[in-house]
Amino acid sequence: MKKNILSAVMLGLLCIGPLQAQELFLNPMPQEYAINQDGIDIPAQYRMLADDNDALSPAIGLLERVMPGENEEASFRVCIGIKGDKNIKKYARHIPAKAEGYYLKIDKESITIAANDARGAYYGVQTLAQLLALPQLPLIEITDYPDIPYRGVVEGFYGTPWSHEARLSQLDFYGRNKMNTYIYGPKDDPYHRTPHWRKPYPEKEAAQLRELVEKAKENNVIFYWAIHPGQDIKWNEEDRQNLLDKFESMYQLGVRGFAVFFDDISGEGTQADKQAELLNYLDDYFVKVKGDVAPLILCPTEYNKAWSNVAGGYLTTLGNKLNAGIQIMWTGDDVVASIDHPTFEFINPLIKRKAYIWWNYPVSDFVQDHLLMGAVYGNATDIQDDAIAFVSNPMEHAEASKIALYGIAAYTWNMDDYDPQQVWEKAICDLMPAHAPYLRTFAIHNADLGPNRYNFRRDESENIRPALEVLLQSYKEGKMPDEKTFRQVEKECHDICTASDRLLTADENPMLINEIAPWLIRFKVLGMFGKEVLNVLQKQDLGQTKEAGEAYLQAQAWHSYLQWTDKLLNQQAQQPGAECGSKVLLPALEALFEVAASRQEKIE
Ligand code: 14T
Repeated sequence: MKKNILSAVMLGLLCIGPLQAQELFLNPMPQEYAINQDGIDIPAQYRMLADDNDALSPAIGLLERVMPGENEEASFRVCIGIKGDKNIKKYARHIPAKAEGYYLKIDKESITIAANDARGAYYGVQTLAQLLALPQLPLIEITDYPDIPYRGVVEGFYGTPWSHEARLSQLDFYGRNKMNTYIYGPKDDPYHRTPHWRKPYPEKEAAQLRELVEKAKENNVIFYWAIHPGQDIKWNEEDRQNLLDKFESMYQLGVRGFAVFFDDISGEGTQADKQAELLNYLDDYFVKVKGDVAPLILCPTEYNKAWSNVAGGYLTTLGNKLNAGIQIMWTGDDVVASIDHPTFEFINPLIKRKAYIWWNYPVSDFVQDHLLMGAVYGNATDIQDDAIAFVSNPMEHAEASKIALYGIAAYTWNMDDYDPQQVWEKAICDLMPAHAPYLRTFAIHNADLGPNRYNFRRDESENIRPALEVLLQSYKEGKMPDEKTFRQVEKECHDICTASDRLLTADENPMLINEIAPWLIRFKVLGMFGKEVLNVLQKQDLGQTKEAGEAYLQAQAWHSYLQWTDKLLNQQAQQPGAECGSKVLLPALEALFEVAASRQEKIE
């Protein structure tokens, strides 16, 4: 429930005049907060008060990084602790009794972070870090905890796996946005799947994985390593030992979370009773023996409703046989689907536990010519108690995926207060603060998947759709267009060109620009095409025959540039090309081009 009570009384402060709600945005938004209009300057020096508690060290490490100036003599105090610690004893009753929950208070003399557990303390500091970025530190009281216990990402797509550099950046991003889960399972890593799942990683890959595990720990993210043995597994003692050995080698690299994926396979490997026996074995003889490993995760072969055959008993067998602690993944009613309460009414009784949602968005391995950079919307906001976890399968473009992941972090932490559009705007600022308006223009027209076998579509170009429709309608009816509408479309085309120019030459987030470069080039050509089509129409309207003819030649040229970009950019095997604005903008501009062409025929 949203309770951002604006109360001077609660903060024990006397305020003169009416209180005004301060614009406060944090990602994710806290469950409850009370903010005062006053703020304080960030204290240059402070005295740290914390028990000698090992569990606090990631939180304190972060605190020292985001707030320099620790000094024994300082009068301003920063007090941090976990339930049971002496230092925060008098705040114990404020700590929410929820995993990863924390209480944060800032007053004129002190900052207090009192948390339920280690990760809660860390998240308290992450919230403080976001507040420290404001011009002044607000006087505030926050009570916060996540809606969904496990939140994050499953790198589970087909295609080029993320680079090591991209993964390092992702893990920092998860820490900042309070996501606690990263599952490593790229389909095209040969040591994750057939042919090499039985073998340990070569030295270089092993060293990088070790480094990722370290980075995850620093960000309080659980690093899960997934294995995908189902295509050629033999249900015998030897392969059972192979799995145990591989897990042990990953454990030696520091991995403390494991998953076994049986998706997209056929044959022997698909048997529910064999899968359950194997998972129970790994649970009994590995997870429970180690004692410091997170609960096992299973991705079943029937991982969505459309592909499941209840009468066949696959899911029922898993539900009955799998040890209670083992978590079971589910993508919803289809491979790609929106998640809602009925999703769980179907699956939870079958598997006899809360489903672990593997959300296939913004993954684009089945629509590789598209970028999915729109808002995260469509999932129900009443599923807090239905899901044990909610992780996103992203695009092979790691940086570009952050727009969606920022939204997923917000949604999974606090569903009631989730505002898809607002969070999308903030995600863009977070990704490219100095170029946000340009990235925004780009993302508006790069959101939909195009026609696909799951019929999963996204809004795209909604800002200009009404104007395009009106403009096209009047030209089709042979009427003069409304001047304002015409200018609006013209400006959009102009903005598209500028956005491409600025982004391609930006000295900000080069990893992102590198990922989206083919689409940026396509976007510029699309903008130029649009501008020139409008130019033809305008010259025709004015009866300037010669100018219209020249403009028409230009528009034709831009149209063939568009066709060439299709043949030259992003030539992947499955869906070659780089589509931009394919849902609304491109079809509208092509329709306008046709009008212009037929009018041109009549003139010439
Ligand atoms: F395990 C799953 F939950 C899952 O979604 N598996 C794959 C996943 O790796 C992939 O990224 C995703 C989106 O394409 O869908 C699954 O892969 C498929 C789905 C199909 F319907 C592969 C082939 C299909 F025909």
